[in-house]
Amino acid sequence: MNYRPTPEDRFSFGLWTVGWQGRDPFGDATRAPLEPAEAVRRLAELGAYGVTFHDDDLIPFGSSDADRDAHVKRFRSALDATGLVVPMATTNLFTHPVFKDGAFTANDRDVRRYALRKTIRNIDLAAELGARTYVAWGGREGAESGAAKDVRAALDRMKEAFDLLGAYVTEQGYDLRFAIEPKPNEPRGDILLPTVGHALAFIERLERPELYGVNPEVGHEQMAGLNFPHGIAQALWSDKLFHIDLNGQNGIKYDQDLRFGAGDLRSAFWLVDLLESGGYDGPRHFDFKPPRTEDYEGVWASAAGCMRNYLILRERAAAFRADPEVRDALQDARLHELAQPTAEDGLDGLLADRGAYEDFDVAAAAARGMAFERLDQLAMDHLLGVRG
Ligand code: XLS
Ligand code: MN
Ligand code: MN
Repeated sequence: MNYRPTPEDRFSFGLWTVGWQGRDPFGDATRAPLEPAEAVRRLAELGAYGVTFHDDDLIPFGSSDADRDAHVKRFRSALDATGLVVPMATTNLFTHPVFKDGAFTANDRDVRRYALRKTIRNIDLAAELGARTYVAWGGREGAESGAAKDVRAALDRMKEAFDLLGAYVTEQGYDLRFAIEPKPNEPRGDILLPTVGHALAFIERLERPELYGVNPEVGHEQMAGLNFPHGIAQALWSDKLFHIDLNGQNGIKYDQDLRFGAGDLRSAFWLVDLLESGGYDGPRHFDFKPPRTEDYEGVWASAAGCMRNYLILRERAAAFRADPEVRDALQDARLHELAQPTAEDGLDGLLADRGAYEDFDVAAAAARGMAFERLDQLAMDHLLGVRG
């Protein structure tokens, strides 16, 4: 297997990923700016199928209308020349100082209205470029101190913002759905809608819940110490996995944005296994940052590595599922029983069944081993490439 990506694999990258210049809180940029059109060409050469952007990645903040048109035109011709598509777009509501206290939930009402107009303007461009998903990451929707933010009022404003945006895309007839991206902290001390679970609960309070799903990012859930594949499984179970941000993270620390597969490799294996078997047919989108140690050669090696690792893990997960010994081990671990309803005989049947309680041999059931370790070691062997 050559692990060479093709457009059928549906790999996409944000302009801000390969275009990250390496500026961090402690140091200046280590790389020169990257032209969006050049990013498109290089990503196409590497085998990606899509490219995504924040408004300001494509059109520098404050550009005149004429400059804006010229930037969009150059981007469009690069898309036409390479065949790359734009599956998703999003808004930068965090870089400019005007958003220092957030956007949709800023205490300052003028800022909230401006944030909505900035978002709507880019939604028009997203629809024009054929995007089907609009990501909303609440980068600065949060606080560092207690009294500074009335969280219930802020959630009212967040709901108001999403309801207005939902009304807008509906009125315009755009074929566009929103994907809310959770993150627990950074750049704010604490961010609203910090995890997949919080976002899923919030969506149900919106006027048109069907228009909204989630865009979970590997590292963001892991920053909160959570099991990422479990969060993805719940999003799939809720029919809310609209998009995904793939990258790598080593445990609970700052948002590392390592290339996919770096960081928690076992978790990455289970994630790919789940995405490939769980009915997710959206883009495999990489939101990573090539470390600031790298020059552009290193940037492209890092981007290629994201896709290569996904393809290797996809192959390993498929081999794991196809292995007859794994099938036996799954049987021993009683996965098929978990898939059965607990009381298909209904409440009456359950209450009348003496075998369920009065005659149930609790001691024997307690003594039964679950055989999970053999199963997990088989997965480990496949992941490490020493089997099949
Ligand atoms: C930052 C987020 C951001 C979103 C898009 O941590 O991951 O890059 O994906 O605004
Ligand atoms: Mn991140
Ligand atoms: Mn992200």
